[in-house]
Amino acid sequence: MGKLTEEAAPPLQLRGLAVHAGLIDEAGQAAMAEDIRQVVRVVPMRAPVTPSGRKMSVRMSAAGDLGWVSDAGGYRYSARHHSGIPWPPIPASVLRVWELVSGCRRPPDSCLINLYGEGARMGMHRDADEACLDWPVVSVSLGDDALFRIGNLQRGGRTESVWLHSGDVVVMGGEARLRYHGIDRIRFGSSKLLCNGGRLNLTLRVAG
Ligand code: MD3
Ligand code: FE
Repeated sequence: MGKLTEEAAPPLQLRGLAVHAGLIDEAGQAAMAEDIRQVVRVVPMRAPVTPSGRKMSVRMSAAGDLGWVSDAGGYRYSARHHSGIPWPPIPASVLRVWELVSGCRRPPDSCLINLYGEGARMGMHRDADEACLDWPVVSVSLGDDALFRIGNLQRGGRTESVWLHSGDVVVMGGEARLRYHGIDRIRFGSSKLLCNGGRLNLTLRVAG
C-alpha cells in the first residue's frame, strides 16, 4: 500500500494555495486510482451540460454525502447520481489525504471526481456553491500532467500557472478559497498511471 511522503520541503505557496508536490507515492496513487475505479463502476462518469446547453469536456462523478450534478435546471449539489443511486462513500485512501493536509477536524462530505481525457480543459471559474466557504478544498491529481491557472477574487486580471503532476496535492484555504482558477490543458499520455490515459482530479470539500 502506498505512503503519504513525509515532506522534506514545505509546500509551495502560490497566491494562498499550498502545493504539496509528490505527496502521494506511486503505490499510493495506484491504490487510489483503483478505489476511484470502484466508485465510478457504481456511479458512472458523465459530461455535465452547462446552463447554456454546452457539454463540458471534463467528465464527472462523485463520492460522499453530496456530489455535483447538472441538468436543464442548472448545477447543484445532490445526494444522488442522475441514475438515482446515492454516491458511494469517500474511499479511506482519499480521506487520509484530507486528514494529513487540511488542518480540519471535520471530515469532508463530498469528493468530486473529474476526468480529463485528451483535449479536456476547465475554464476559469470559482467554487462558491458550498454551504460554508470557510472550509478548505483539497485537490488530488492522478495521471497526466495538467496546467493549472490561478487568478483573482474577481474575473480577469493577472494570473499565475503551475503544472500539477500525479501525486500532487493542493490545499485551497483562507483567501485562496474564492479565487478564480481553471485547467488550461493536460499533457495527454504523460503518465502511465491510468490505463486509458488522461487525468483524474479529486476535490475534497465540506459542501453541506
Ligand atoms: C482553487 N477542479 O473541481 S483542482 C473543481 O483540476 C476544479 O479538476 C480543477 O476546479 C481540476 O472545481 C482544479 C484545484 C482547485 C480546486 C478547487 C478550488 C483549486 C481551487 C477552489 C478554490 C480555489
Ligand atoms: Fe474549481
